[in-house]
Amino acid sequence: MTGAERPLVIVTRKLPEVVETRLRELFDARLNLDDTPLSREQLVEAVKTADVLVPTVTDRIDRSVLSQAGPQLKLIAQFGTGVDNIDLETARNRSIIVTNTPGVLTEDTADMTMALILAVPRRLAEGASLLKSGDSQWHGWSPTWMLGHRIYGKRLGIVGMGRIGQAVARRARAFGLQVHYHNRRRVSPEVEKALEATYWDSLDQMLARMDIISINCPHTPATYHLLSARRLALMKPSAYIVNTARGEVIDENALARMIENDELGGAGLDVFEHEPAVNPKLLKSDKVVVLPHMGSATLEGRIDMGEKVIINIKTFLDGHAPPDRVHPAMF
Ligand code: 8YV
Repeated sequence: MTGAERPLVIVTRKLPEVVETRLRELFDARLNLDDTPLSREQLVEAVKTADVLVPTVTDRIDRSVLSQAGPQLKLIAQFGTGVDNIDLETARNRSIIVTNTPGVLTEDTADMTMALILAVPRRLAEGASLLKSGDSQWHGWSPTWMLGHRIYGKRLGIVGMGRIGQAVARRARAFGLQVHYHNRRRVSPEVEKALEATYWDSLDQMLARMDIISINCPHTPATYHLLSARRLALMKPSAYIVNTARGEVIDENALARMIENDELGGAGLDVFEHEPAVNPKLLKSDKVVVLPHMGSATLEGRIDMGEKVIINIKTFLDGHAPPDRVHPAMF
């Protein structure tokens, strides 16, 4: 970027109208109006030319892409909270700042988590699709038909007690669930008290005692397959597992096998290990509710995310530290 030229900001996916309009006002914004995901070659081209790249979870910005970045690329302003699609180490080594959009999708994602916590034990999707399928298997109310299981009074184990985990805990308490959690670090006594949450240092021990498990931790090298086949087998055969975080945190094949063999009560999944592919065994089972990565999909949330992206870019271009740096020490 030279002199009076406006910085080139390449956005990889279609964003809400108001966000795109503002991006155009502020920058030389190259938008993706038809929303076709960028190919690998197009991503490489983007990092070679952009001053700022705005990617999403669907763009794999790995070492080989980043190593071809031009010297003008100084900021990757991710549209999203998770940054597991970006090779952070290579970005840091090349002095490329990475920012994300934390906080603004917490409540929406927690709502969707709660929706799945309710939907799976109460067979919500099964009941709804049964009526809509038209081949009426419904002959009227019956005392023993479509029985699910009560969630009130049951034990919920939250894996990852960050912003979203805590927002799930707040909702869960209102539904009469007992809140338990495992986290890298124990949260403060004040937070624990407010959420009436019981901390488990051992994930294995927590898994064995819970009725419902909710995954709310980020996907990092340390959490890849955290719910391995061995750990999944520790869960009670009647227990449910809900994942609105990242598919990679659960060994999806192991989970699918257990569902097929009736070794688990069920699963509510908004995310998958190899998106957009979903293990067919999971799709087939009535015990599994699947959603296409919709946890934060509200118009309000997407506009707030866009606003965060703009603040991060603008602050950086004005010579200040962008607020949502993934490596806070970098600026
Ligand atoms: C986003 C998400 O929609 O922000 C995240 O980490 O998982 C999603 O809810 C997506 O990542 C946008 O990049």
